[in-house]
Amino acid sequence: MSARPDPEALVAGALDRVAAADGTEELRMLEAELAGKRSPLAAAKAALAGLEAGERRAAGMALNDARRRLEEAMESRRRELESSERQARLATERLDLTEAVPARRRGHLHLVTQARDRLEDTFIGMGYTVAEGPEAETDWYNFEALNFPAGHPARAMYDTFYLEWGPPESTLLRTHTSPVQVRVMERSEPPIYVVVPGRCYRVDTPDASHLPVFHQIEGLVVDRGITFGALAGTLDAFTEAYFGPGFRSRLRPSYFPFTEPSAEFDITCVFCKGEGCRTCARTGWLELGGCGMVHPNVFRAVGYDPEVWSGFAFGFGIDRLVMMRHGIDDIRELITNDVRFLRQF
Ligand code: FA5
Repeated sequence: MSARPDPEALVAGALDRVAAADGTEELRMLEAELAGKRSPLAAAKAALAGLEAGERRAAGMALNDARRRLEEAMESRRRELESSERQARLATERLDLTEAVPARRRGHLHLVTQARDRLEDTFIGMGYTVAEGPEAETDWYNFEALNFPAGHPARAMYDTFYLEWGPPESTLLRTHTSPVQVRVMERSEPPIYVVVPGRCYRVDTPDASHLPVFHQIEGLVVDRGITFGALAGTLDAFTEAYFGPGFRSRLRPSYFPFTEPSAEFDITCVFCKGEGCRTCARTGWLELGGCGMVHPNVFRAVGYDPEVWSGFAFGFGIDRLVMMRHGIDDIRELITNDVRFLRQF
């Protein structure tokens, strides 16, 4: 008859060695030594066969318990070691690219992004929030819900890039930021005071004042008792807040299917401060964008009662605004990425 193995004695030293292992490779070798086929634990298990039946059961349970504790200790140490080895590897593989560039040439935000940020800040200061919407849009949001039914002649104002997605001409690259008006109204209840900056697309041949990809910022206000006077006052307040004291805005009648009445809005010419110069065709004013009172059909499309709610909207080109502010005479300068141009701003 064999002597009964002492599992406590077997694992006590083993647990210390596992805790002291200082690498996954060392731990792997320890695992084989302490719990593998030729380990003292395996020998003790084999020795159980020589015990008397009554004793064998108790000794077997004690041995299993010892093995379980050892395996748990090995597993937890393995996780610790793997984690610290991963950290060490990441630290050695880390590439700090910023160190390769001298601080004075680290670059800066593009002029259009700077303008977009400033515009957002100006409107946030006036109590507006900022929303965004998708650039790939459906015909419904870009046209239909904005009161341009299929075949409406005003669709010709927007030369549209259509996407090959779904039924013909059902999906497109948005031609303006106005579809986000509809999205905002669909997902929220009035009162709404929101601006929406974003990229727009039109099949426009690039020239000094047109790009096929450009930026607009849209404004939408919906509340009770909003008047055309509130629209005019808001645009005037914005013009002064953005361009500075002495800059004013004016409205001229225009047409958009989604606003009625509609207007173009002009601001004091930034070059001659209203005196009249070549850039403003001696009028003292520069055109910035379109605006108007939200059309009742747009309210109906989003389920708002036009008898209860009224509102105004406006939209203008950020790239054109940048040209005005910085006296840039060709909009294409903004996308040619000539560093001699970009570094000036
Ligand atoms: C619109 O896009 C209307 N959604 C604006 C609007 C919003 C009216 C809300 C009423 C209520 P329009 O097509 O005029 O309107 O474009 C507005 C501005 O976008 C223009 O004044 C111009 O600043 C800019 N823009 C238009 N096309 C281009 C282009 N190809 N390149 C650069 N800027 C452009």
